[in-house]
Amino acid sequence: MDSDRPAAGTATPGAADMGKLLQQYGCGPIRFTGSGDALYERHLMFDNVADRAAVGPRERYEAVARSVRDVLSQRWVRTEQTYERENPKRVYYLSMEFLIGRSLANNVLNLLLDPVVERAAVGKGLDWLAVLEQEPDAGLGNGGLGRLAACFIDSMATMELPAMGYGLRYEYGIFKQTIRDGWQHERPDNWLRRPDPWEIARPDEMVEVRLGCSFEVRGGTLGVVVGRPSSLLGVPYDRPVVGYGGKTVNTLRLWVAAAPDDFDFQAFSAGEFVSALAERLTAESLTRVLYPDDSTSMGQGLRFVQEYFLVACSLADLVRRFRRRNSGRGDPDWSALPAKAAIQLNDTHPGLAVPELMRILLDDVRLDWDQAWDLTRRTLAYTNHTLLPEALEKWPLPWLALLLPRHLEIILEINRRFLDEVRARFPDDGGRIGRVSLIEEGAERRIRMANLAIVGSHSTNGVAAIHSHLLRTVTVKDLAEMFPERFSNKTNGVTPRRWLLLANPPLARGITGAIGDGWITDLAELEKLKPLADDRGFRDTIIRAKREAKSRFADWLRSASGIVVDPDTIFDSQVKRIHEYKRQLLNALRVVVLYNRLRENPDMEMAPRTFFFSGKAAPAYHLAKTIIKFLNNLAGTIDGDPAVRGRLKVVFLPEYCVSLAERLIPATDVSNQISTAGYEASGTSNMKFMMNGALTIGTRDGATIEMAEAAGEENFFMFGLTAEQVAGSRSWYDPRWHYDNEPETRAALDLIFSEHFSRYEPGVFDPLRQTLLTGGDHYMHLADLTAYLEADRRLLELYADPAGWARKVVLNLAGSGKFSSDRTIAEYAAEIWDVKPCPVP
Ligand code: 26V
Repeated sequence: MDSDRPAAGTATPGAADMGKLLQQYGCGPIRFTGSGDALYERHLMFDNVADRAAVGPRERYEAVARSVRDVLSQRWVRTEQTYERENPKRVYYLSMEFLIGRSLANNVLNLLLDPVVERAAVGKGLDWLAVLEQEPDAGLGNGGLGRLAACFIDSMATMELPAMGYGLRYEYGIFKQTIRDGWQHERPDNWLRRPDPWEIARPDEMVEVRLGCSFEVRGGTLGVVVGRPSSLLGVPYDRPVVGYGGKTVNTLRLWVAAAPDDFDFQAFSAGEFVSALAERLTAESLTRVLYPDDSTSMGQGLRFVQEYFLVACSLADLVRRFRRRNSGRGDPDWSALPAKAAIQLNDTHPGLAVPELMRILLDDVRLDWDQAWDLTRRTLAYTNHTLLPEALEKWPLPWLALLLPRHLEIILEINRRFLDEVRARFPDDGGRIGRVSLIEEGAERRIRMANLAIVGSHSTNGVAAIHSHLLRTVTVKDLAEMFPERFSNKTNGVTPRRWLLLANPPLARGITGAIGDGWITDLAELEKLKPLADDRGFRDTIIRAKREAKSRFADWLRSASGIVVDPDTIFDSQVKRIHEYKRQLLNALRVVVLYNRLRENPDMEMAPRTFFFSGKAAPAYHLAKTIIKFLNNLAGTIDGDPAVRGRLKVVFLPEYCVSLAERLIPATDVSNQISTAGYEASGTSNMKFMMNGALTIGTRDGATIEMAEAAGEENFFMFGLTAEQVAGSRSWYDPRWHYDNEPETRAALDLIFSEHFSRYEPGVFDPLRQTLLTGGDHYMHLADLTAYLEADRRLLELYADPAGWARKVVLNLAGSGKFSSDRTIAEYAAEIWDVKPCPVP
């Protein structure tokens, strides 16, 4: 971290001494001597009960983190006290995923303590970067959806909104990816092996979750006991969410499943140790692991129970809070629920909140149906994150019958009433009933979770303009026609604290030097950079900052993995989950074409380039794993070919995660956002690249469309079919035509099929021929390849003009203000939640 980062407007910690700062956070007069040093020394010594000379780097990290936690604790308590006192309307963000990454540097930064902590670290001879490296990533998510949730809670705390995140405390996060012989292998991510200094267990706030069946071991296998209800316990673990400036510290509450203590002692003493413990083991397995598949909702019973567990724990907790705060002497006024709680569902994963809230209001509170339904709908809101049919959740009815019979009854009643309404409004439209029904009929009847979430809430939003449009006009057209007022768009954003201020100190300094530091909490201020696109001095500052970020990355890569990359080449990146629709293969084809050109024409002039790929494949997604294998073989073959040495390099970076993104994105010159138009709901790394001074080469998809609008289309490298063209040409599209008529396309495919990249593994890439050519190329790679190469040519042409390049970089930076998650959250707050800031005095 950089100690010369300009201080934020809200405080000037650069000048303050530690004691004063601690006082500011309410720590001064408490127990400790008032010095950060003392906190650290105390933790180092007493937490480990060890000779301070003998403790290792991990213990040092824990001691630093605990000291920082001490500093924020009183603010954290005071935040909750303020909410209790003021009783404002609160936001509850329910998500199966929070992809948080590391917390230490981020918390230090948001507390404005970084200059102080760094100085203290230097004073103690602590290697600050090494301390930061000790923290594992909290990888409690798969990708975009989980990282969005993490950016949102940062923004809500920064904007002083009374908000809480609810999720699950998975013991194992997203798997660790290793690459062997080019293939992905998965290892478990045991991120909680060591005590996590950021979490506080709150066993006193445990809740009970009831299920309609029990589990039992019979003859050595685990069986379900139908009709014998059982229950689980949910234990909350809280994590602080520090708003920028450190005034508000909100809570992320993650649930762990536990078994009730009343296990069958009779069976136990009769020697049936295993069966007596079976229920306990089942219960405690529930929150063991994050599901690593973000593209199919294929029947996973455990996932279904995980989703219900999140919903049941979180609603029990927030309803308990509502009761406590809103009851005078008698019962609370339940009609006030929507005025006190806004519950946002991050995709349909917590969609069982609809029948669960109904169940609470009907069975526990004993309201009548109409009142319960009105309150449920006005309290809940739903965000859709994908149009891929295979990712839309549909749970088999028999599962509900077994585990949640009362919820099934409620869903069927919701559906009965809803379909009556449909029949009344569209008496001559029989087909509509089948399309909008909450139940998909067929051999196995299933609950359509998206339909349930739309019918059972007051708001449905997509995550970028084009996505919201397609949602409304294609995916759930009939429902949107029935409830047009419920649908809206909320284009995604990312937090500029983590993704610019923290990840890219040289660039952040350059920006602050020019326009001050107001951008940190109001990213629209980057607009002020626009006129500076023509200021040579400023352009040079930005290009120097980019160069510094690139060499930092190259240094780190060499020391971490031994891979050598040249920061004077163009850094061109595509980092995201590996998926056919994201088209890593299209990028690979571009590289093969460039490689062919150089092989054929070694004297050709071409700026030297380094292509980075990074991303995980779902463990059961075989084609995605073959794509990873191909990228690795491509890298190996090109590395071994002296004809292109120093001119072309491909690197596949294993184990893509938040921390790796924080390193690579600042160092990138060219961002690839090349999904088949109409398939990427929004994308969020696209925004991170843009605010880090990369230029984008991309298709007209997701939020990339809005980014080009904001920067000016002339400053973007857009190419390829539009979503309409994709939809319109599906029926007659033939990849073979491109193979037969485009020499470079043909040569690239022929080189792949000639086993040039698989000399010792003949046939490994046969599945690629199938997906790209003989199988019809569903994602239309070949249709866009020529346009991609043409856009790439324009990009290289610009690169040859350093001033012109720098000018566009500045204009992109200046246009990236819209993509702060603060803007997104401001829109949710005003248009969906109706919540206001509740400042902590
Ligand atoms: C689906 C499933 C199915 C069951 C197993 C676990 C699981 C986990 C996640 C998902 C949904 C994936 C949807 C998703 O991640 N969408 C992404 O959301 C981003 C934030 O809005 C957006 O930027 C990406 O374009 C979109 O693909």
